[in-house]
Amino acid sequence: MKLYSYWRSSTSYRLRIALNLKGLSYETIALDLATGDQHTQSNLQRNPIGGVPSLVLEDGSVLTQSMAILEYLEAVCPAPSMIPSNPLMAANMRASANVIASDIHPVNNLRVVSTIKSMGHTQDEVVSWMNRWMLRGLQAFQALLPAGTKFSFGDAPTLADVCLIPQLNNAHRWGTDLSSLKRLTEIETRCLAHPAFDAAHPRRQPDAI
Ligand SMILES: N[C@@H](CCC(=O)N[C@@H](CS)C(=O)NCC(=O)O)C(=O)O
Repeated sequence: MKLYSYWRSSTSYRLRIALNLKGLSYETIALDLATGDQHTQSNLQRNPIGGVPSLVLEDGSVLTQSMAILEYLEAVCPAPSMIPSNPLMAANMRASANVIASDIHPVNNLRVVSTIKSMGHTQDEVVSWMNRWMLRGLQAFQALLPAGTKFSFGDAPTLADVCLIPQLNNAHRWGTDLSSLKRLTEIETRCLAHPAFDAAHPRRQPDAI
């Protein structure tokens, strides 16, 4: 499989973690979002919204949208599972993952932030915008967690952790105040020590600068 990716892209990071958790090998093809590789005709053909990640399967099928790809990976490679077997727990786990995927990421995405800047806002205002939505979303994520688990929803990583760790990486990058999010930073420490998360870290990617 080929993963079209950018080292700093949190949605690509989600897929790298999941592929590693499931022991699936893939080749990374780096697109540089900083110089506009996402807007080329070849990328738009693969990924019509103009972004990463895309996963190209061995038979040439192209998959886009990280959450859909995560569900695909779970369906074709069910072990180890990234979804709790209890349906109620699974629904809450997906709710938490979607706080990040639907409520935080879209309003902080590069194209949105660039548009805000082009409307005349300063870098400080843009960073404050991003931190506002990260803090609010991460607080909601924490409030949805069951008590006493090692990872977000149990003693093994789930899709919630797969979304959380890349988002926390962005939060560190932009200086979000994480003082009210102790549970999340504890889970983060555990995840970062896990080989699948470690190998997926942006710093370990071939295009990292
Ligand atoms: N909902 C999409 C979002 C993909 C996405 O927008 N990724 C970002 C990087 S994390 C991107 O490619 N942004 C390019 C841009 O905004 O120009 C997914 O989950 O795959």
